[in-house]
Amino acid sequence: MLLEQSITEEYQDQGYAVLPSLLNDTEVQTLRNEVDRLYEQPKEATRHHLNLYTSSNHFAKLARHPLIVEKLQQCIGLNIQLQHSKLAVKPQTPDTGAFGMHQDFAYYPHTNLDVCAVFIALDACTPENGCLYVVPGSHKWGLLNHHHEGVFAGCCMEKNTWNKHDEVALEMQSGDVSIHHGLCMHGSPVNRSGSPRRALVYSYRAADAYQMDGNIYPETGVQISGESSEFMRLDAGNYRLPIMLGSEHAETVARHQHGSLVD
Ligand SMILES: O=C(O)CCC(=O)C(=O)O
Repeated sequence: MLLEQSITEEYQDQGYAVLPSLLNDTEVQTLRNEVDRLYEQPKEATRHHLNLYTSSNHFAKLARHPLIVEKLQQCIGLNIQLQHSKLAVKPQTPDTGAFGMHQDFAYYPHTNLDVCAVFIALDACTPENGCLYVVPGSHKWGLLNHHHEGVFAGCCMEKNTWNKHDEVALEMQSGDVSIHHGLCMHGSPVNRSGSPRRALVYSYRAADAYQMDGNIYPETGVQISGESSEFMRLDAGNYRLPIMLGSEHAETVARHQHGSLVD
């Protein structure tokens, strides 16, 4: 994939695209230094530290990196907002840090499907250290069940929909970036390497995609390119709202639509 090529077709057909060498060595080193300055290494679970955008100017600047924005515009249009940003570090403790296969849209359903996530590798990502795996074409399946016994499980519960050999490893060098659609089935296995795997994840949406449920962060809705929209664009679909225990439900378009007599 050459940088100057459009990824629109690949994104629409496969639900993801990998962009080699999007960041240069200096940019990667600056971001690694920020990560190491601000965060402790996790011990066992993959740590997703949220609100990167507000925690450092370097991370805020990265949200609008011109090469990333250019590729985002090819996928979700010219008017783009941030949904959230996070650090995604796999622990160095061997055989820990698996993250189950899921569709991001299950966490934060929106009124339309122009929602995607950008994964930025700060270390080489390999099957050994728990790189992302994706199921090509899964973004066309609609939203699958991520609930167990009525509670949001964080991973897809319809595992018979695909086979292990359908999962494709996104091997990346540091500085490579991948973009995946909000319905692309993906996850990452344990880290067997003995070294941490550092990455950043920025989630974006089209400005006319309104969030129906899930967490809203301080940075949710920050305008990244183009303009905000007075119009709410709706895609037809049947989207289960995530019932997350211990999590405050946000004031989204799908919540709090009852009168004072209803519990
Ligand atoms: O950190 C990882 O390896 C998984 C990240 C992920 O799948 C996500 O944030 O949706």
